[in-house]
Amino acid sequence: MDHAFNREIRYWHWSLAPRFRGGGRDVRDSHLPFTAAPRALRAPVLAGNRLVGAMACRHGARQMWKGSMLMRLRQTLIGLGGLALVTACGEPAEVPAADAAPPAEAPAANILELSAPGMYFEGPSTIPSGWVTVKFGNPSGMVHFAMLERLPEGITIEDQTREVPPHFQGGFDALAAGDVDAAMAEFGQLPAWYGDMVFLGGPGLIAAGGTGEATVFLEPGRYSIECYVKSAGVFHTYDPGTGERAMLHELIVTEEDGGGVEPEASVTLSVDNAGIHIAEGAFTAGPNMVRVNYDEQMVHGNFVRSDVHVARLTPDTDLAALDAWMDWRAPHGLETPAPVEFVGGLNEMPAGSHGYFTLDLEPGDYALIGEVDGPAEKGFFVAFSVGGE
Ligand SMILES: [Cu+2]
Repeated sequence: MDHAFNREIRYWHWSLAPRFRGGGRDVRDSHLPFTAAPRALRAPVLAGNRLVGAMACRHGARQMWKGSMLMRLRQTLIGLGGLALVTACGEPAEVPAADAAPPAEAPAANILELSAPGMYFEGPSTIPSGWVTVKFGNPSGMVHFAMLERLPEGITIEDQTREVPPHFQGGFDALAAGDVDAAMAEFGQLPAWYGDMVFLGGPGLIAAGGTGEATVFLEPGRYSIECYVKSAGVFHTYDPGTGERAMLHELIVTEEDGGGVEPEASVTLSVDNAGIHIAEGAFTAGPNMVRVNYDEQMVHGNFVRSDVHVARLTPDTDLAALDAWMDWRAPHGLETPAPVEFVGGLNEMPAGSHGYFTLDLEPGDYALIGEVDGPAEKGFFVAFSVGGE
């Protein structure tokens, strides 16, 4: 029962809550306190500290989660439930162990060239498995990222596009209107399989005109790549009815071994529920290979899990504005343009897993920052400087 609830928590992943707008129902304008729904929902979300265990729970009462979710969410929303208890199922996540031995061969790369020329991705739809390096170019005029998500067995990106966003949208529109019953009915129509999605990194926020590179281990399977930055209040993931997928891009990872080799890090970060930490090494001017160990994982008040992005700071940077921007719930939060230049990062991954991203740094001031609610207060803001030689 409890790992069913863990799946519920992942329903709050906002990559698939495409927008907050429409016909005067923009939550930012709504009379429903915009903060009310998220705050009310925070209890189940915070109960997700054991989320990672759930990620491994692919068996069990798949069809039972929905009723459990609705019951618990309702309890929380009406203030009767309090914090729900969550027990991890204790199975290993379907990601490589942190200490998986890298091949001893000379470095090789299995490269996926990906571009975002606009509010869409361009790139291959297949890639051999193993360590995959996503080289992400962003020639658009917008901030984007590229998150990798493994779809459950038998589920296609068409399924994802068709079955999930409409219900998230409808549900949250209803919450924004203060109609909890209607929201529950809408969430009740979400497909059971969504709880089996696994989020596996990919390049973090990249400024317009920039490039990013991330390396993660991908098992064979069906994946999607997505960006849920907003433009004018609309998440990039949202398909506005054109029949296009917006920023959802299918990727099939084949059985063939791509021969990619795990990178060697020059800097290692650890991410736990207390924030982002520089665990080993130091940033330097020029190229840096950054390893991120996701030692713990949790779902934050803005319904997303811990991740790492890198912002370049200048004397003009408004740190308060940056802090607020990282929370999509804020007015213009996670909406392009950003108040800073983002130069790299690695999207969320399950606890116990790790990935890499590159940074090519000029001398100056930077910050590691998480796309979470109130990153500075939660330890997800770490400033650092790189000196000139
Ligand atoms: Cu985008």
